Amino acid sequence: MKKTLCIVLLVALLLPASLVAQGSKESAAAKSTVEYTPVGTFPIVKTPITVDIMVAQPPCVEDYNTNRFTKYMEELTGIKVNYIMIPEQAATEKLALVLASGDYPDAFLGFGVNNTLETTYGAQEGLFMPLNKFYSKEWMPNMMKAFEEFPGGIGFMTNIDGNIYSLPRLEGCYHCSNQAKLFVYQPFLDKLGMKMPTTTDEFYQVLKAMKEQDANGNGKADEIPLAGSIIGWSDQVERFLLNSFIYTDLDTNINANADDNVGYMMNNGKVDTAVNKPAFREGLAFINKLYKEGLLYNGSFTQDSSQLTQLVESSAQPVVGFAAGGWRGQFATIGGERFNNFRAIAPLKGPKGAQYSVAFFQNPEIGELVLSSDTKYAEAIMRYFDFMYSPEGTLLQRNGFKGEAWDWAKSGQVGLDGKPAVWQQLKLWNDKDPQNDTWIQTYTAAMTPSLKNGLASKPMTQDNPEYYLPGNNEKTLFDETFNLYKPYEDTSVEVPVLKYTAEESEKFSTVKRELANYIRQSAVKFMVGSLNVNDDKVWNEYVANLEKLQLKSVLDLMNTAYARQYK
Ligand SMILES: [Ca+2]
Repeated sequence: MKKTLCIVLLVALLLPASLVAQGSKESAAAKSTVEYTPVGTFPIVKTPITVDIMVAQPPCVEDYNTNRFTKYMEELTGIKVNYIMIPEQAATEKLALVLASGDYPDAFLGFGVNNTLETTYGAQEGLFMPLNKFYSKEWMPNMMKAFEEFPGGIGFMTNIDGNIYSLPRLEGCYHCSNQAKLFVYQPFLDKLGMKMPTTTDEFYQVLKAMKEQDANGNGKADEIPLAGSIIGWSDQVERFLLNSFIYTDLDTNINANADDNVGYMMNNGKVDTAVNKPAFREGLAFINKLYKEGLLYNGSFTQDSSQLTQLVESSAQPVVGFAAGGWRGQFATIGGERFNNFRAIAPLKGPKGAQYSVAFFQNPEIGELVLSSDTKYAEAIMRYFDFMYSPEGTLLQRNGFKGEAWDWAKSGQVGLDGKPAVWQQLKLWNDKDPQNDTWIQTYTAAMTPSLKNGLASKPMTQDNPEYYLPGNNEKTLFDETFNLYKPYEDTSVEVPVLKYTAEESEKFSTVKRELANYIRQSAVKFMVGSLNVNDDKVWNEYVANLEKLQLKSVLDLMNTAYARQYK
């Protein structure tokens, strides 16, 4: 298999560029004959046209030119695409070769052209066409509608020169969008006769009761009311708890990215930070109190997820009351008694009313379709691909044909979100075996949260004994997120992904890293008490150090980048 791929790759690379691009020259000559129908109608052209698109070919698609979905698109739109197939492993290399050759196809599909390459080939060399005009409801109504479910998505697509050079792949992980979750071992609450806490005060009372009233009933004071880990997928207790005081997107793991999850937040349209605010200090003080009183496991700021799982699982009797994590599998053995009995809890209301779910933006995948700047068929190609961002276009491209692989939902069917289902799956999605019906791996499509959650599913409620079992995991993840976390999400306070010029990156990368390290380490020290959070002198010195480490310059830089992309 590997050998065959190598040969294919070699042939593709040796193919003269002139041969590859022949089609586009013919097409260019035929320009005068193109007559378009009104935008939003099909076919797109009154007389058929042919365009050349180079496509990165995954092993699961036999031939893009004879593929049934490709044929469907041709019949629908009147646009014949001559797909020039490049094995996906060779795509990036081939892109560079073709762009250096001077002979280009009309477009490149599925090359996943990253931000750096968009800057090089788009902003600097002008080889990619700016697509700003097409990012409008007039031109691409389906894509623009899908973007409504990806907050900040269009800004994310925007290059530092203000242009947008590509069409995206849109697919969001719904439950990941509020991944800073906390779970409680329900049998402990039942034993103590206590309700799910809803405020930080109630939470404190439950922790104390777990510790002092033998929640596991073995006669020993062996309970660990609250535990997390510092290395793991949102296993940090503070990621959940600080948000009862101020909106805080902070990952205290020292190895986390220096740009994201460093406590930055939007404040009245400006990039700001939580980490120098009095409310942040109050949050740290609350956690420090839990730590000092032995309610919070003292290994929480040094251990990783597997050690946390050992803590939850290894004792004969359950000991851990609350555990932090992106889902139950972060701290419990999937399908085990403990896994099956942990329940997600909603963000707690803090003493001053703060109650947030951290928003984790599900960003588009950039660079899935780029146009050569000299193509004569930009309008046709954009309209052709816009169809694929509709629910129907996405399902046809990804799953297969209506009535065979999927269908619209029947009345009475219920989606993952408990609302009337949008669609039902008739055949399991499979990207392992080569086939020629669909494209399977979508490039230009929108599996939006509403479409994903609109998949018909077996209705099951929480009183069903199977509800919390692994087989129902997708539904459990959805319900927890939808019912407990979404109501407390405010996407306007989360800082979207920011892009920097090469000069800015060079100037600030060390500064940002040092600042992030200081913020993360200081937060941990305040929580465990090696820095006294209740001592004004210590706190003021910390705030002064943030300034010394150029917090203001970093915020100014972020605001410059924000204005460039999102205003
Ligand atoms: Ca006990």
